[in-house]
Amino acid sequence: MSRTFYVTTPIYYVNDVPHIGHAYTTLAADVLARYKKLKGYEVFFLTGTDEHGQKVEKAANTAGETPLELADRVVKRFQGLWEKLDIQYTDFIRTTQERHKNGVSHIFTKIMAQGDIYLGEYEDWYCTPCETFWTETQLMDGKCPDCNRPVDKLKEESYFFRMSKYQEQLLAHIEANPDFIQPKSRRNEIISFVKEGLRDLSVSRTSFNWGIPVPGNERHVIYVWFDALTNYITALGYPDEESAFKTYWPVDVHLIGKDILRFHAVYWPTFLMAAGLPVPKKVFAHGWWTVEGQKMSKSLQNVVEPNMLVDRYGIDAVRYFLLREVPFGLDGDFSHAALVHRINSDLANDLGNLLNRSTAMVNKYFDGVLPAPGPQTELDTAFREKTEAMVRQVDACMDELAFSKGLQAIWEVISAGNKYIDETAPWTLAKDPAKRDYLGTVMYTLLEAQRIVHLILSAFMPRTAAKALDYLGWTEPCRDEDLAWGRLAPGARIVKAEALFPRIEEKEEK
Ligand code: ME8
Repeated sequence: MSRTFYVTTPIYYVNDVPHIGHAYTTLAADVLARYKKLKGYEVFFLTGTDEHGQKVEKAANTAGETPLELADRVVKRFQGLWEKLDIQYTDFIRTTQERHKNGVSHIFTKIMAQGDIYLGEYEDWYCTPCETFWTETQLMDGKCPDCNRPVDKLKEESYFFRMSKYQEQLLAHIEANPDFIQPKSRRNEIISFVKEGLRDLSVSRTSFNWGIPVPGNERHVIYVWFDALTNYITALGYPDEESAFKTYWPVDVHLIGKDILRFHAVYWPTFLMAAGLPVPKKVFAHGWWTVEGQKMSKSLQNVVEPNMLVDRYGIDAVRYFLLREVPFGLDGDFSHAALVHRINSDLANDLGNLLNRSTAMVNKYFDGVLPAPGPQTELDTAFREKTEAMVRQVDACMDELAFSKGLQAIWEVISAGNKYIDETAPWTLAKDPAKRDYLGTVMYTLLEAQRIVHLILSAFMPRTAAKALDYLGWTEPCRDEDLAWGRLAPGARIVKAEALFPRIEEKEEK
């Protein structure tokens, strides 16, 4: 039976245009999906857009459009950006699609029929930008504790989800599954939150109507988070349980930002428990990007537009930078200077230079034909073993979603490769005909190590890796078994590489 892997991003609100924060989560999901494909998994990678709710309705009013017109326009911005960033998703869900609306109505009806959704009355403080209700005690100085904006007192008839009933079951699940919520610090926050007590949750609104109607009571629309979270199963075909839902649910990992962890680690699993469905295997909340030390915001006009970054620095440089610069799970700061520094040092100097030097030498000493490896010295064996160990290290890192650590392990091999050239001094070996076999070993070892490096890097930097593999005479598709040492066939034609990443003048960048 083939192994499957299901990864999701949040579905993004269409009242905002995409910025590097959105690109970050989607990129991480893409890298993970590509890596798992390389490892032989059947992968389902889902992204999409969250198109209902008061926030979208208000933005549409301001723009003089209907909410659907707004959504149709902004969804293209997201899809266009994903294409530009080489994001290979399996499916893109929009919450205004029929397949989604049907699934949401179905699960809502199911939970209501068993008595876990009931009609009551709501009175509380509501933060419209966050689409969240707060109790009096949760407010900070009378304002929303998440965004510090003013809140409104709302009293309305509302359907409630009996979340309180699932408190103990959720807690037991979190405690029995240490990997369920990651990173660990965030898991502890959720445990304390749940222990403080779960209240029943208002899951319908009557104050606006841009949403999915409550089945049987059309005065109410379903709460936007109930609607949105359900995308993760409606995209698979739920309520048809014989669809992709059967193959891929429960999800292997929901990748999200730390801002929406509570929705994913508390609300969503309790909805699923009530519906009698398995809960996600893992929810990973990554950190927050600021820009040149400041929070990204429209009013500060410092929103970093990924399109602009790609035009200026290239897709793969952006893909590499975002995942390398900051450990996934921690907050990070974006700056042009840091990006340029990474391009020059890691990509141009280390990665590009190693490929240039080694392919040039095979051309100089062996007319561009890869020699068979001869006898090995300790230096050769050590470099080979380091490369083999890296493959295992990266695999462990990917399981922990430690992208940056995985890239570091790859770069240790690249640096070791550059050092290996200096230590074996092929130019000296080349002068002595008796050392020809050793020279062959050095060339083979260098190129084979880079073939493995670039196979793994194809998950992170698909274009660069494809180019490099071409220079290295590797024309096969990337498969897991090809990560083993010795697959590059002697006799392969090696092309002298052009610079993979031209250096950028650092002082130009402000
Ligand atoms: O919350 N740093 O949508 P959203 C890092 N529709 N990541 C960031 C970021 C930043 N500065 N800004 C945004 C919603 N993100 C809901 C989700 S899911 C069922 C519904 C990323 O458009 C991060 O992944 O506000 C965050 O969780 C997400 O964008 C929020 O996107």
